[in-house]
Amino acid sequence: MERTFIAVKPDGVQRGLCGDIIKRFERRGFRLVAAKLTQASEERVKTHYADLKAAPFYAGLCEYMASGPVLAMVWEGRRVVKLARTMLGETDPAESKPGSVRGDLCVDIGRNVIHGSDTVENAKREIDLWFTADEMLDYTSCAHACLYE
Ligand code: D4T
Repeated sequence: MERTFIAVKPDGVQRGLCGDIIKRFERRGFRLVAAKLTQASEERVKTHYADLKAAPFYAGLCEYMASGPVLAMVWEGRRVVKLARTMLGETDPAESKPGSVRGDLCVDIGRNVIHGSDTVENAKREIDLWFTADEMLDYTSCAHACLYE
């Protein structure tokens, strides 16, 4: 089983999209491991997006991500990192297919409502950055046997 870090960004929280987004992950069959509504420090956000340090939008992105509440979550499932990225759509909503989160719910690349880890390695790094071990719950999903062969 893999885990991935998913965050509803401040625009998604303010627009009341948390329920829609959680519903998509639940219906797909992923298990919720951790969730919290939090306002991140700029320091945390800068670490989160450290690989984009050289990008022209880095400063604005970090300032924005720290400007309001974020719904931080950990979801678990088989190949969840890749499957979640497909559910999110492309970084630019204009390139995102209908049916994806960004293809359905937003229009601007700088307000693209959701973050999802892009690799298993980054998922581990991001989960450690946003959550402590005791904030993550291990329990057996009743649906497990219906979801997996
Ligand atoms: P995140 O990390 O937020 O899930 O987005 P992606 O993984 O899909 O894309 P990314 O890391 O390249 O971009 C991070 C974040 O920066 C914003 N952004 C991106 C922006 O404001 N302007 C831009 O030109 C780009 C490429 C959107 C997502």
